[in-house]
Amino acid sequence: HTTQWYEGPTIDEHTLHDDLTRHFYYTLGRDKVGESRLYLYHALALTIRDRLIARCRETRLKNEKHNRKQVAYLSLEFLMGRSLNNAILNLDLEDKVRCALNEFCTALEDVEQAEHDAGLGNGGLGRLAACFLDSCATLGLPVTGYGIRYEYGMFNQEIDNGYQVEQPDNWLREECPWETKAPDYSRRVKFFGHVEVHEDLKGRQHRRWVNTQDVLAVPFDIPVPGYNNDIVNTLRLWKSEATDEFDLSEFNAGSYSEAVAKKNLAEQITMVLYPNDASESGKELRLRQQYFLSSASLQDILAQWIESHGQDFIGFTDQHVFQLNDTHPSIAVAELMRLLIDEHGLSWDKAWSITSTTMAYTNHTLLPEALEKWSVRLFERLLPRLLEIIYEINARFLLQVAQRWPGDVDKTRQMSIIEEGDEPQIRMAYLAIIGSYSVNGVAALHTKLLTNGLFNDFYQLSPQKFNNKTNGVTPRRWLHHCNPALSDLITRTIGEQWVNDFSQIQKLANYADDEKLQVQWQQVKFDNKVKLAELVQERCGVEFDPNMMFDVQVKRIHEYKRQLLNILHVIYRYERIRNCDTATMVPRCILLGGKAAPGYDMAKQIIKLISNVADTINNDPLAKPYLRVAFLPNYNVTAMETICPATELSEQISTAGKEASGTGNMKFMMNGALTIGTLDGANIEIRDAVGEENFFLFGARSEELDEIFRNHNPSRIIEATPALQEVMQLLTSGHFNLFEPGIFQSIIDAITSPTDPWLTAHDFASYIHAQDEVDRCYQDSARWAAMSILNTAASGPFSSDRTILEYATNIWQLQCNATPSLA
Ligand code: DL6
Repeated sequence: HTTQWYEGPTIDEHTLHDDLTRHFYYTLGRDKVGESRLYLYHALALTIRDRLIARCRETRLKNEKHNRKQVAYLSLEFLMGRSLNNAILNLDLEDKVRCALNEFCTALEDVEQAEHDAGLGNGGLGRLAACFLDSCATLGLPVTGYGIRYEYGMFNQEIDNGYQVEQPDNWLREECPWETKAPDYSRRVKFFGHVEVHEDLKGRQHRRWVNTQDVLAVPFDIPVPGYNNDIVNTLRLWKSEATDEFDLSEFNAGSYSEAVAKKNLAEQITMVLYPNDASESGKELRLRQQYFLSSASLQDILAQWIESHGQDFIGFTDQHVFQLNDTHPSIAVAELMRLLIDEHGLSWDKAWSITSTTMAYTNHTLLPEALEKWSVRLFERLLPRLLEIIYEINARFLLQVAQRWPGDVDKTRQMSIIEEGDEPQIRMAYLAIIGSYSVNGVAALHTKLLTNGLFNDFYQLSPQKFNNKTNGVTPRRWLHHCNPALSDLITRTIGEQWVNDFSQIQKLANYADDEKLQVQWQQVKFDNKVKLAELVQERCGVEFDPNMMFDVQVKRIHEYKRQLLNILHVIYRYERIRNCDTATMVPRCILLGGKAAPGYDMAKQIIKLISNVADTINNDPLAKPYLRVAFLPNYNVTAMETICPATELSEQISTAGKEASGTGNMKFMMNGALTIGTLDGANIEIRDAVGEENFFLFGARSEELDEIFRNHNPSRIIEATPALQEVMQLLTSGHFNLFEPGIFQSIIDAITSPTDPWLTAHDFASYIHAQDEVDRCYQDSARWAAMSILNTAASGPFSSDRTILEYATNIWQLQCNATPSLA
């Protein structure tokens, strides 16, 4: 352990330069400098990876030495984005890397462009997992991410004649230089087969899952560096491969091709990320992915335990936690039971005591379509042993329910893991709640709605399980890295402590009225707007003027997020321009972006409407001085790094009670955007933190919804609201679809439907009113600058470091040092 190679290469500009050169010429076999930025990127990534691997090993050894409790963060999604810039920032390598690149006559910025986003996630849930990994490493917490190494990540979105077209994201085509394959830690995962009962010599019955078709889970490790602390954690991603014996019988029978075809079946499991952020109804392959991840990860951890403790599981609970990122990996509850009972010989009671004290579940949504259910029939075929275990968990749980509510048959039916019906279903959220010692929501309102509503029965039974952990985002990527000019300005104003302790950012509030700072602050914003304008020009061909206000809504396209309401406001402005009502109007550039799930027709229609409205307005010379509109194709993590530093108005306009938390809202706030939003998700906490006078509030509140729906009549609202009436008339007249008549009828019907769950018409007037207030504030540029500074200053609580410290102390019971370090 004392050899130089073990400690890893040193970090000085000479060794960096030597390694970069060596990797370029020898590892990659290139010989022409300037040949391609891609090779230089790979060489640089490998150079940095060498340093990360050494630190990763050191981190693991220290954790082992100190016998530290470990957390496994199980998630079907990790939306990592790019890694190079993040590693350079966290290892403080920028100057040295720039020097090392001199010989290659290439700027670091150009090399960075060659990296493909690791888009292994859909949106908020996957990006949250990535922010959490960054914070865990930064806080020195022994947390390993476990996920799937999808061959194809989130699809690339193209816009063709205003319509979304999906293209495969073959992100591994040029290989990922950050990963290292660890085949010696491969695990076998079982599928299909059936269960047999065996009696042992003492007459005890044992169940065996036999005749299974096994798949190999091969790990690929990606290093996760902490900020400036020499700690490197691991993200372990599993790839499915065929087992070696898969083809023996058929091969021997001469069926070579059939045998190879089976190999494809095994490899299909990790082929593609499912691109729905809210529902994925009943797809067998998806369930296979979930079980594959859960089983492989649990086996991995049990194997590590057995290596040092043998088959004695006493003390396991004090050393391990499994955090389930939504219900997607919740089959882990039953799988841990199976592994402990069937593979390691524990009794049911011992296995349950371990499972129910090591599993913790985070819920990320209240939307009914996102609450996962799997048909019992599918389980019976694919995972027969797991079904037995779920039945047993359920039977024992329902006894508890019967004790608590004697004779209440409805309660038993309501709380059963098995939903009765023609096609009985397994309610995965119930399995997760019953099997976990902690259940958390992701913002205060969300947790309140979970405990008062969706999960109220479970809350009544075990209130101590339920807790809130308001989301956060990493200030390293979402301020320090993506907005270096603002970051420097903040350091010049309040000193550099805020970088290590983000709560210090509040000191900025003392300078909100400082004219000099305001001017500098606005200059930084202006420069960032210039950069975003270049991106919009390049991707959309739309000219954004940095002298106008930048108003942005980027996120997945979903009816509840109400991009439609945004575009109705755009049409309203356009109407005012056509009516020469521009005296009080602040000129705006309005940007929207986001992907629609490929099978979600209404969301795709909304993209088409945005594109058409944008085209009409951008081609109308009358509108040019006041309004420009663009839909940015292929919104992803990297695009957000240019978007959020340039945004002045952040649109967080979901129907109240529908957005569990939101995290884009936090990134914008950190970068000094003001929010226009509803009382939904973390918006509520954002508004509380920054003060109501620095937040533009509108719309129905979640507690008013029942009353509103009792006599909801959008047509009457439209009639009574002249501005909305004009907007609807323009929309219905076909003004935005002259050559494609009728294409927006389903949208018009949705807005006017008495059952519109999203309250678009209902909230329109209040939204417009708040938007007018935005204009009024923006006209006073000193006031706006002060409000912007106050938003950044109040963003301290929305650092994922704060969130993770709460998980670590309240759920994981990890020891945390005030100053993160492993020493
Ligand atoms: O918790 C992360 C993120 C929240 O910020 C969003 O509000 C929420 O919509 C999102 N949830 C999902 C739903 N997926 N499922 N199930 O992505 O989680």
